Amino acid sequence: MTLTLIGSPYSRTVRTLWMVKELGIPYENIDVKPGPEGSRTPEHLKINPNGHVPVIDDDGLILWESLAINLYLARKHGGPLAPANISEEGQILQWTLWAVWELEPHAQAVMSHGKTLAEDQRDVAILARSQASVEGALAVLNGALTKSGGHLVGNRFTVSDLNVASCLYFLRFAPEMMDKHPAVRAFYDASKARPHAKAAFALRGD
Ligand SMILES: N[C@@H](CCC(=O)N[C@@H](CS)C(=O)NCC(=O)O)C(=O)O
Repeated sequence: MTLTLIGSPYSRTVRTLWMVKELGIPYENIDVKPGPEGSRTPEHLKINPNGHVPVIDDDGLILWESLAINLYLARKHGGPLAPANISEEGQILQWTLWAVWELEPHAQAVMSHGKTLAEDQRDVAILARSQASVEGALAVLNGALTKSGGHLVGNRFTVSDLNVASCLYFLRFAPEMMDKHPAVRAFYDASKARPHAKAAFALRGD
C-alpha cells in the first residue's frame, strides 16, 4: 500500500515531504490546506481532531504530529536516518522533543510577531521574549553542534537533524539570529542544501 500524506506543502507537511523523499519511499500527497476550507472541515477532523495538517494514512494507521510522523517513518523504514541502536534513539527523541518545546514555539512567534502578522497584531513584548528564548535555544544547539562536528546524532544526517532543521525554518525571516551562531548556520544551510530538502521545499516555491 502507498503511504498517503495529507497536507499542503505550504504547511508543516513540508517536513514530512522532506522525510519521505530522504527515505525514497513511494507516497501520494493529498493537498489539504490549513484552515476552514481544509484542515478544519468535518471530513478532515475525523482523521485529525486537532484540525491540523499533516496527517498520514499508512495502510490504515492514521498518525498526526509532523515530527512524530517523521520518527515513525524513520523507525519503520530504517537506513541512515533512523536510530542504529537504543542510545541513538534516546538522543534522537531528546533533540526532537527539545525542538518542539525549546525552539519551535519561540521561533514561530519571532516569525509571526516580527514579520507575518498584520502590523496591528504584532506585539513587541512577545517578540522580545521570543527572541530571548530563541537566542538561548540557538546557543545550546550551537554548543552541541560545535562539539559533535556538525550532526546531532551518530556523526551522520539523521531524522533528528531533519526535525530540528525543520523547526529552524521559522527563522528564515530573522536570518541574523542564526548568523550569530556559526555552527547552527552551517548545520541549517547544509541540511537545506540536501537534494531531497531542495525537492520538498521547491514544492512551496522556496
Ligand atoms: N504540532 C503540529 C502542528 C500542526 C499545525 O499547526 N499545522 C498547521 C499548518 S502548519 C495547521 O494545520 N493549521 C490549521 C489550523 O490551525 O486551522 C505538527 O507539527 O504537526
